[in-house]
Amino acid sequence: MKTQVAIIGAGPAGLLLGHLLRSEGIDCVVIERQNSDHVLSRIRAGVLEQGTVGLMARLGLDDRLKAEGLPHGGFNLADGERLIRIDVEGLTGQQVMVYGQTEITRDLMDAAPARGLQVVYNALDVAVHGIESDAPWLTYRRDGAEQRIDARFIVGCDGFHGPSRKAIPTSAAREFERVYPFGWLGILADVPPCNQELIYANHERGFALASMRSETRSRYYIDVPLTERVEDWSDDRVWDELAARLGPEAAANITRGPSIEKSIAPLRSYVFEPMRHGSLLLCGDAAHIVPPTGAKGLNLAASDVHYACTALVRFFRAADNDAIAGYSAKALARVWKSERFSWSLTKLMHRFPEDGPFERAMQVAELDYIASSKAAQTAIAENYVGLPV
Ligand code: RFL
Ligand code: PHB
Repeated sequence: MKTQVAIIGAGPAGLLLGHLLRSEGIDCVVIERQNSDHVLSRIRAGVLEQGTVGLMARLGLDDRLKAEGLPHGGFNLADGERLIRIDVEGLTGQQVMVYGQTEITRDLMDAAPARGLQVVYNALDVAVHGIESDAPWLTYRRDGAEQRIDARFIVGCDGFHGPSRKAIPTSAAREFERVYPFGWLGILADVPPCNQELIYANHERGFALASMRSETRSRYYIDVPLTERVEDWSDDRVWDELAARLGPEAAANITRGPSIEKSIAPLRSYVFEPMRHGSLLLCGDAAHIVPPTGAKGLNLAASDVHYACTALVRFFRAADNDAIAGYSAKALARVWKSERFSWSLTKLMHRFPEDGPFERAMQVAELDYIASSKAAQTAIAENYVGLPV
């Protein structure tokens, strides 16, 4: 098979890029290792920036997002005693949208056949070849048969563990990494949220986040040491811990119920530079990871995809090589700012095992400063709502 752009990975980054390229009349194919149910079963992001919402609108795929998404004009930081509300809308004029990654992926998946976007699921042993040439190709196995796709570009949207980043020679790359000494234990339950807006809490027992998917479905997280196993956390134990960490006001409003998903995700900051090598471009988690505290991972994937699509359109319409050459620097400038925000909010809201009284005093002072300073709240709000693309 021959195409203009071969995309590896049918997560949100790959599907979004596929749709954007198709809407510009560019030929592409998306190759995914898992089946579609497996892709939809991953419970991840919940908060979308306006830029991400805007891309769905540009594609005309935002009907359900507009109908079912929950626009939020603010969120709260809790320090064990009080709630510090960040009035995102008042400070920036913009809102974020609470709409699950599962739903955005489903919207993109469902629209693929009608938009002529070919997605190949169950593709095994995907490998990239010839990325330093103008005629790269990828190979995979499906139903026992070897397959080959020739393309002008390959875009790796295959997440943190996919093969595309590994195809870039280490001599041409630099990696930056911080692994955190805890993970987030997440629980999804069909119960009404305890608060209308999100609450990020730094309690002496640890971090907690109260989030939601709808008026009737809640998503909560607590941080746990990496040595913990999810089997050791009964639903009751999670609800007790949430009630303790989120503080008395939120605890009084928690509705308990059986979990429909429960898992532990490790926290990491990671950046791979450059995000292009020859004819291979990287987008989303394939190139970078942020800890989820700032709700930035999916949104960064969306801004990468926007930059990549713009560069590819210029290449195919106007033979503009400079746009492709500039992709990595353009995307990384935004990536690093989101890395900084996610790292700083993670530092502020978690108790690190190595921290002593001084580090704790710094957290208290910073939360006090945020509570009393419109400038500090504005800085947080403009990062949370999403820096310009
Ligand atoms: P994905 O979603 O990992 O998709 C990659 C796809 O590539 C496929 N793949 C392969 N396909 C073919 N061959 C191979 N060899 C392959 N290897 C892998 C995979 O099967 C998969 O389908 O990456 P993508 O598209 O870059 O999207 C990134 C987002 O998923 C991620 O950044 C967010 O979920 C991060 N995140 C959040 N982001 C936000 O913007 N807002 C949030 O509120 C938010 N909350 C979160 C999060 C991530 C979390 N976890 C579990 C890490 C909360 C959590 C708990
Ligand atoms: C979520 O609802 O899953 C969620 C919300 C905010 C975050 C991370 C995850 O910062």
